[in-house]
Amino acid sequence: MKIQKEQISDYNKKGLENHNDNFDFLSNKLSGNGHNVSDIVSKLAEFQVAIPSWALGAGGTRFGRFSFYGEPSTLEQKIDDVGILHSLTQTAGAVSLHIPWDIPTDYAAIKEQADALNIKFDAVNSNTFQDQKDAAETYKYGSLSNVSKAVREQAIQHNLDVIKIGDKLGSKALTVWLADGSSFPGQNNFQTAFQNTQDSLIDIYKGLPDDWKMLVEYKPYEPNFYSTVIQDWGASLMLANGCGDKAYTLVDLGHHLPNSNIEQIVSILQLKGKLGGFHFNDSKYGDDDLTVGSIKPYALFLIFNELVYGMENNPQNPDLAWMIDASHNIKDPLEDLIQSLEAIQEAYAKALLIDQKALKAAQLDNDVVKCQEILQGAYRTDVRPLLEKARLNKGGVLSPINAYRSLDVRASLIKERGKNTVATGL
Ligand code: AOS
Ligand code: ZN
Ligand code: ZN
Ligand code: ZN
Repeated sequence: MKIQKEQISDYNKKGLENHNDNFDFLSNKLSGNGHNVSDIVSKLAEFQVAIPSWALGAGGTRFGRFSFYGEPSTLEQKIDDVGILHSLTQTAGAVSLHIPWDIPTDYAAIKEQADALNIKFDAVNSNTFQDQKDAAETYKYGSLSNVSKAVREQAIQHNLDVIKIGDKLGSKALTVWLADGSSFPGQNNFQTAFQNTQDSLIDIYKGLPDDWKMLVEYKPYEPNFYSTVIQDWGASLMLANGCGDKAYTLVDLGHHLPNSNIEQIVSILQLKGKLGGFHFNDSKYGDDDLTVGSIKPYALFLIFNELVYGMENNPQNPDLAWMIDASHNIKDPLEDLIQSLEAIQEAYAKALLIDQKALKAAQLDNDVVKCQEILQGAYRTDVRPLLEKARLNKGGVLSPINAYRSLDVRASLIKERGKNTVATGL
């Protein structure tokens, strides 16, 4: 199913007057305070976040999986779903594939389909956390860090294959997330595991095309519960530095121990020019992968404050690969993603409202109260009319969730694909 331009303009007609009133009101207020509103709106319109192919089906837990029906079961259908998200929100102009779940059969056709929907292929993800059918070696005790050379070689080769697949689609980055680690003290020699991982990553790095990046994701626990080989940003940064200039750290919001100051991590990595990728989600306890902004929207805003600062002040840091890494099994996956996209845009818009000059001045005066007032003044602004404007300007809808529901998208997908759909993935 595809959403037609006329459906979008028909839908927007109903809310247009209301939007114009709200936008004019906010825009006057912000301009009066010295903000360049059209600049903010165009920054919002430019900001694109990749949708991971595996979030399009309802997620499961180890206790079960509940379908939402009409889920995509082929790569073509997954791209179609991203197309739906993008035509409504105009923010989801990229997809992040997972190999081997998403190996294209016809590359030209997939590229053509994505092109027509204005969707780019962002970072490709390798998978050495599951055993593949007919594979000679098992990843039960690790992949790139394994004590067995044969296992490491299989995992290295898989990553090289993923690069080749991504290259044919126009991807420019490989994301490596490892489940490697240990579940019991004494199981692993930390130094051997780390060194093996470094050596394996260097072998993969050698196969990276010149204009590619390698993104090294860290995570403190799960599925291993005593240690992970790449447990934090420090380990990731060491490994990236050990590989070279094209290797970077990837921050996933859910991959921190409770109360970690993620905004500070993000900030320092940008200073060092080493923040390459970002996975958005939210959590209460661990790697909960809940909808972005559903639990700690203020923390998300503070992170965006640092990201905006970095984008404006750290030319040494490259453009980031943004991706949503969230899914849950009690929401329609597309509605979940729409909510996440909205939360990301909202946090970004609020961060763009922070008066950086005034903040710097207050910091130099050690005016702690003023600093907080500046941040919270931006945070308390209802920026939704700016998001609406950015979407409208690009041909999207005023309210993506409402439009998704009033256009009966899920019902059409079920009609098209049936009820017994099983999405590949986690
Ligand atoms: C795992 O916890 C990580 O967040 C990964 O980024 C990702 O979710 C996994 O690679 C699934 O493909
Ligand atoms: Zn992730
Ligand atoms: Zn995760
Ligand atoms: Zn997560």
